[in-house]
Amino acid sequence: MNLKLELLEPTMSKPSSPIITVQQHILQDQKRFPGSSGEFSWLLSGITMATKLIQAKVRRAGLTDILGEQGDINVQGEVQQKLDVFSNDALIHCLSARESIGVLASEEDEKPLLVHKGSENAHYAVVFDPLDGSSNIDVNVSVGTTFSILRRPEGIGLDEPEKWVLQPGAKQIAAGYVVYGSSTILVYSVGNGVHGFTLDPAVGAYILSHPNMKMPEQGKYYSVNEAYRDTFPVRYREYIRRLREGTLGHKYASRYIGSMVADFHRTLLKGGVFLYPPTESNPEGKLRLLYEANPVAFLAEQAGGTAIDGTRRVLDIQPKSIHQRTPLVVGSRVELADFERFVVQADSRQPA
Ligand code: AHM
Ligand code: MG
Repeated sequence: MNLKLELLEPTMSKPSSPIITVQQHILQDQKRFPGSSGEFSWLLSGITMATKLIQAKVRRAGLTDILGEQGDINVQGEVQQKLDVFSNDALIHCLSARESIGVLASEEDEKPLLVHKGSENAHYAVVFDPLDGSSNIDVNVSVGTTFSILRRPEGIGLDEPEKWVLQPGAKQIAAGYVVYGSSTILVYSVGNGVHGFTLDPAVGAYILSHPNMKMPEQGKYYSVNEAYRDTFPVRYREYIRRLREGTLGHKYASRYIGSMVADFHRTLLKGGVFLYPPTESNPEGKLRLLYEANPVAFLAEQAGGTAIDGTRRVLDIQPKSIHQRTPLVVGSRVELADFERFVVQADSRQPA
């Protein structure tokens, strides 16, 4: 055997395209801004680090004593799951180390948290839902983390942390989510397209797998909790009937996971429409504007889709409170154009 020759000809084939990690991608993107300090990539690395910790815990959920409820009631009046608490702590821990962040606001905390009190360098706020869809944890169904990054408004100090985050979604400078599904995927945008990175568990790195994602113009599925259908406003019911009956060219099937982040991820990849309308028990809708609707609305628009609250563009809504709820209709151009024609314009002529 010619050992020397074998050593000179390694068996590993060359990758067909370069491997790009999320950190490399962010750094490359920042070259668009001459003089950029790199602090924004340092901030985002806090999110990637925290979500790796969360995914590791989610993956081991059945093996550890982590399943089940913590017992505390969170600000939404819901029983907190242990993984909710872990995920919240992981994000706060990882993001608190970033000097550029002044304010953190979480679904799990009633008030925004001030970090680096007094630091002149603090000029970003991060708003997040640490573990979206947490009722799915105990049954091995996908859950996720959503996040939104805002810049400190001009003239607002550290003594007014609420004002850092009470900004319309159009002011987000970056937003994204991570789905802990059959694989772990990070999807984010800094306003320059939408990019997806799949976590390679062997090396612990998010690798670019879905560059420049575009939502299909039209899809096959609608996604809504049909159990509440009788309590939706009448035009929503009619709209869903149109989808089922094939008015838009084909008869739609339905898919509903009950984790917004996973339902949105499917809608981003496959097209269609996701709705959480006003219902009898949640007349304002159930989803939270700042850390659920705004990030997905930002991503949807960046990918060529649309997001409205039933009447208005989600990104134009001026929030009044941190945990404010909103109805949400988000998806492909064709389905949303039909919603606007059939529901929004009809309602403005004659309220349903
Ligand atoms: P959560 O943040 O407490 O998990 O609640 C939000 C979730 C969304 O992920 C999902 O779209 C919705 O609640 C499901 O609600 P429902 O069970 O009413 O369909
Ligand atoms: Mg949530």
